[in-house]
Amino acid sequence: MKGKVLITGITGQDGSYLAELMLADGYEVHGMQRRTSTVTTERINHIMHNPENANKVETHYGDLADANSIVLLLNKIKPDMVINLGSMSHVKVSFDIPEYTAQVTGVAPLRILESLRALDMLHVRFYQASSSEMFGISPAPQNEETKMLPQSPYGCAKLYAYLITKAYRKGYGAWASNGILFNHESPRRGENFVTKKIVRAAVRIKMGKQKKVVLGNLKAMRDWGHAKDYMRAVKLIIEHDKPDDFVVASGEHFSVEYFAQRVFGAMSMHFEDYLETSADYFRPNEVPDLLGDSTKIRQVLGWKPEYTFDTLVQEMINETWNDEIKR
Ligand code: NAP
Ligand code: F7E
Repeated sequence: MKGKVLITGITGQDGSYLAELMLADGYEVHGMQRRTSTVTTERINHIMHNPENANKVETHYGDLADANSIVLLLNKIKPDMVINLGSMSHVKVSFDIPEYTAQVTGVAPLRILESLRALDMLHVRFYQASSSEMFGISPAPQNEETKMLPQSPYGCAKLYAYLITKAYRKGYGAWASNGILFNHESPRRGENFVTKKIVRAAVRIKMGKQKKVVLGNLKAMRDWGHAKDYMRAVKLIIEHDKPDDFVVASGEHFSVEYFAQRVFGAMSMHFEDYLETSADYFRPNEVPDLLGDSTKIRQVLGWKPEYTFDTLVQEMINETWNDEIKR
């Protein structure tokens, strides 16, 4: 066994890919799972039920809003690494539940770091899932030196989490790193993020199950990569010989409109024929243009993405198509 890793947010898009990567490399994986009234383990069932992973992976009930559950888990598992991916991760929803977002997305990393300090475990490696949303309206391209001007309650919460992670590194000598990840997608992406929403709609329209797609701001530019590539970057950051902060991005940006044209075009349809816009999907404040400069992680850790924009789009279409056939 290479070491024990505790992943918060293991049931999410990123948590599921990261658990696969860590298990494949010989780690024992523990995941924090919150109690929900419906089953949320769809993305990790194949991992949990694989006989090859017997005794190598386990989930535990806990909640990032509950400091006691964090202390108890750290004390019980005694991990070598804690990777904090858990969060209220939807930017638009954060305008509806800003205080909850601050608690779970912003203050939770402090709860983890403070628990590690109380347990005399600050040597345990800590990774914080920071976000390009922290750059807000800073002009593109953005890198580790770019001014952070977040525009949403989510971005503000992530900025607090990013800064407290740095403060524990400097102030208490914690082994604490930030990955500042730009948008990353996959077939496992949550259904209410724009890429998955567009792909699902296009597939269903092609199959005759749906008539139109209702969207918000089509002009926003995003730097989209594949979650699998970005979780390889997270692994490199937590295995690095020292704690540090790294931007992870593809270095290309496209508009939401272009993404939709590309998806519908791949299925021989014109996006504009099926589009409706609604004020419901516009945000009170928008982040207009995210484009990452990931020179540092490419030079220091040798990371580079394997997926291109086109292979990401094609994989999302193929897997969503197969999924719709089964429904
Ligand atoms: P995601 O699919 O929304 O997953 C979020 C995870 O957090 C889920 O496992 C969720 O559990 C868990 N969670 C939510 N509230 C919790 C709570 N109170 N206690 C414990 N767990 C809780 O997000 P993702 O796309 O994998 O992103 C992973 C992390 O990276 C997040 O911190 C996100 O903010 C950040 N990030 C994402 C991107 C991106 O483009 N994907 C970019 C930059 C940063 P349930 O399954 O029960 O909901
Ligand atoms: O929106 C526009 C919307 O919700 C992308 C999270 O993973 O990445 C993600 O946040 C763009 C925005 O992602 C719809 O206004 C138009 O400009 O897919 P999204 P996001 O807000 O960029 C960052 C880096 C994170 O850290 C977050 O956790 O698309 N847009 N129409 C729409 N967006 C949505 N969701 N739905 C629409 O109908």
